Amino acid sequence: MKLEKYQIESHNSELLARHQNRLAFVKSEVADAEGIIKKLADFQIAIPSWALGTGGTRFGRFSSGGEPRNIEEKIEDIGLLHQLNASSGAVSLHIPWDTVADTSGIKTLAAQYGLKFDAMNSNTFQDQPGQALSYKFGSLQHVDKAVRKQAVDHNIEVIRQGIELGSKSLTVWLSDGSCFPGQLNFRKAFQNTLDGLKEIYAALPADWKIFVEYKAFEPNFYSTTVGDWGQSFLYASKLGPKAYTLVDLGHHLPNANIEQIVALLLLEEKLGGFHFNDSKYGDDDLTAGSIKPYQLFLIFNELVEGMDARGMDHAQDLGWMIDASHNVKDPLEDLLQSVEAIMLAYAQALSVDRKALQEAQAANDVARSQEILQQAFRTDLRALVAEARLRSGAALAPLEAFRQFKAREELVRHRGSKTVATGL
Ligand code: PSV
Ligand code: MN
Repeated sequence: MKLEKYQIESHNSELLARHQNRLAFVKSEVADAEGIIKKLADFQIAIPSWALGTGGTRFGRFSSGGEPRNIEEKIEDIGLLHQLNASSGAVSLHIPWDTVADTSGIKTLAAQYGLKFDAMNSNTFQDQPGQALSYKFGSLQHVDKAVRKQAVDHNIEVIRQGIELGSKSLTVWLSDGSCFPGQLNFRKAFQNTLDGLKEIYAALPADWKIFVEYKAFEPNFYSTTVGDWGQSFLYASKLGPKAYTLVDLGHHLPNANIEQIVALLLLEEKLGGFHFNDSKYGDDDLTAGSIKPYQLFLIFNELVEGMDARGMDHAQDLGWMIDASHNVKDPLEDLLQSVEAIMLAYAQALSVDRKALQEAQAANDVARSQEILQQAFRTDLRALVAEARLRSGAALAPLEAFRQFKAREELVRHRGSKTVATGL
């Protein structure tokens, strides 16, 4: 579904007067509002191909209608999101779910929507129909060399597909680990995994990055072979300069200080990218910013501070992706909400009075330091995010516009009410 320019313009004209009042207020409150708007307009968050349909749990899945049935329709859906918010200009593919027969056709389609191909994701956590060997007991860690080779070859194939599409990075998430004490020799599992990652690393083009994603538990519940940021950092350090750690917000043990992890990875030049989502208990894959918005802000606060300290380009130098699942909400509405929450947290972090914070920290003024951060968090900056969208030709209120244009109804009309997108 493609929106006409006049539709967005008429949506915006209805909201404009109210928006301008809000913007004027924010500009009176925040220093360098124009600089923040510019950075927001440049910032893009990749949409995962696997989050466009209804997700499920192991207890069930309640599909809604109009889900994309193939890669072309997934790209159309992300194109729609990008038309609405001008901040979703990239897609992250998962192979083999999204293996593309006609690469150049897909590239052309994506370009028509102004979309780039972000990180490619490999999948050695499921067995595919017709696959020779099983990943039941792991992939790169496996005791059988033939299974390890199959997993390495798959990753190299994902790189090959990514090169054709114009992607520049590979994300490897391994479900490898063990469910019971004694099942695994930890040292051998680590060494096998490292050896496999080295072979994959050797197949990376010069301008590519590899992201090693960690996760504390699930599907293995006793040990995970890339279980935390320390283990990921160890692999990435041993692999070399093209290897980085990927932080998925849902992959930590409860109450982990993710903002501190981010700060240290940036310091060590090993932070590669993000999978944004939110959670209450584990890897809940909920809408970004829906449960712990202050944590999301604190993470962005470290990101902005750390990237600026290194002179990094906020929009280009790290991989920004959503990795969420939607059990009860319309997937596209949920993604619009996630992008909005991420942009808002970024805007809040950009508005922190850095100089005042440094002075307060240097003086051990704890109360003042806290006040400075909370001032940024508690100032309503939504008008800055909306203004960045307006200037990019997108909608002032993307979720309202999605409903106003009856986008889901239109998708159901075209695709049917019983469609199931690939993914988990
Ligand atoms: C694993 O839980 C994960 O976060 C990895 O990024 C996967 O690739 C993704 O979810 C989709 O299953
Ligand atoms: Mn993830």
